Amino acid sequence: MTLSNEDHLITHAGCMDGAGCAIVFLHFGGNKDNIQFCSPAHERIDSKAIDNRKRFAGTLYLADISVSPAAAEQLDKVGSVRLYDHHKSALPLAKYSWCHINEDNSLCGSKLFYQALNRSADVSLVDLLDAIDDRDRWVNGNPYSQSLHELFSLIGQEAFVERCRQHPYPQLLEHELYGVHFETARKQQYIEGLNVIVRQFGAYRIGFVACEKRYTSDAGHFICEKFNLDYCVLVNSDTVSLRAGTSSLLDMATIAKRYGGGGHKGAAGFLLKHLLGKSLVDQVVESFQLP
Ligand SMILES: [Mn+2]
Repeated sequence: MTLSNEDHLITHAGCMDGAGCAIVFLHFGGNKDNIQFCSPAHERIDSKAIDNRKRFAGTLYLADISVSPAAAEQLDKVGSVRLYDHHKSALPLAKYSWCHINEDNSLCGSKLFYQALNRSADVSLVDLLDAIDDRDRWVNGNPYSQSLHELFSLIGQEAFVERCRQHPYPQLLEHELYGVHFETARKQQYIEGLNVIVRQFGAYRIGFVACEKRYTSDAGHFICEKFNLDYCVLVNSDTVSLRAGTSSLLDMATIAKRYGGGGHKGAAGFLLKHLLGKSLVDQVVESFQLP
């Protein structure tokens, strides 16, 4: 299948699976200028998607990300939208024929999107997407997924997309391995130095920590193990991420939904302003006093 110059993609910002969706879009002829990376918060995606339908004639693809049920209702009337997601919080959208929700979370967003666009048994992205899928769904059985993710956090989403357009393989090149070696060491040092506050809430042991966004998943996993937590709450300047401990029975997506967010059972998030009632900067401005 070949995409048209009028087609657009909105996908998950700051996530290797979102980068995978952009790689798939470009692979099938999509225009680089028509890609938007967006935080997975409904209020941000909804306005981008509705605005896109007012301005452009082609098809709008939403991948590894979802709109709210209210926005889906609106988009359903407008048409020319295709949505591919595997987040638990997207399940209410499964009733629409244009929404393809992988209900059992057996495929990441970029694999779903690849399968949907691939009409000619193309296999050129299979190895790359396998590694992305392995990391995104926290399977951790692929030999390249961890180092590929280290490269992603080192160079950032847009450079990662460019790199995979040039070299669509999960194996790192020699110069990449060199950079990743230092990134891995820096990340580990950062994670081990984090100041974790552990609190008991009823039957649950919960950790709280301020953490750089790009280290959220690795830090969450490390902290849950180290402090034997049910889950960990990781805060950065505008979002709150939740990561469940390996043996936790709690559902992070349900907790995130209370604050207007969403995600998976083991990993979810929401905007910090929904917890504070205002943005972090507004909170600081209000509390600030001259010494
Ligand atoms: Mn994903």
